[in-house]
Amino acid sequence: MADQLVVAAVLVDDLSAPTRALAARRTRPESLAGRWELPGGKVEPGEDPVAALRRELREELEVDLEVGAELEAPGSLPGWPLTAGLVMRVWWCAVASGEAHAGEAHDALAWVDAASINDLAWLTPDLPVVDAIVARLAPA
Ligand code: 9L3
Ligand code: MG
Repeated sequence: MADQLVVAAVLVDDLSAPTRALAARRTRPESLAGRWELPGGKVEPGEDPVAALRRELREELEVDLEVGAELEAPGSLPGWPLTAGLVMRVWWCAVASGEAHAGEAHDALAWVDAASINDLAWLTPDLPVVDAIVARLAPA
């Protein structure tokens, strides 16, 4: 069976010169609760991945997105591997309208810069993505 696609946003303060990115602390499932992630979720059958990204961020954080470039996975991978059977694609994004609020999926949000992003307990599969983000954030 094909991998289930998950989409996530690197929500930044400024798409052309990002200094801070938004991290969100999960509330569920219990095994992932308390760990930080890039917000997002599963693409539904037949759904366009970027449309899914917009839907997920509206549902989870009540924001409308400006979607920028994809944060490409290394090598020829189709995305960032999560656990078996799940692969994640990630886009640089900015808030087009609204203000990010934690809903049911998260209990804390944090805008983190390159100096503080690694202080958070990230989900393990998000760590390589965080490394790629740090390499592209300008000093705050
Ligand atoms: N996941 C990992 N890192 C992320 C996201 C958004 C999701 N940045 C994993 C956690 C779940 C699965 O993908 O196992 C589906 O995510 P969700 O729909 O529960 O948010
Ligand atoms: Mg989610």
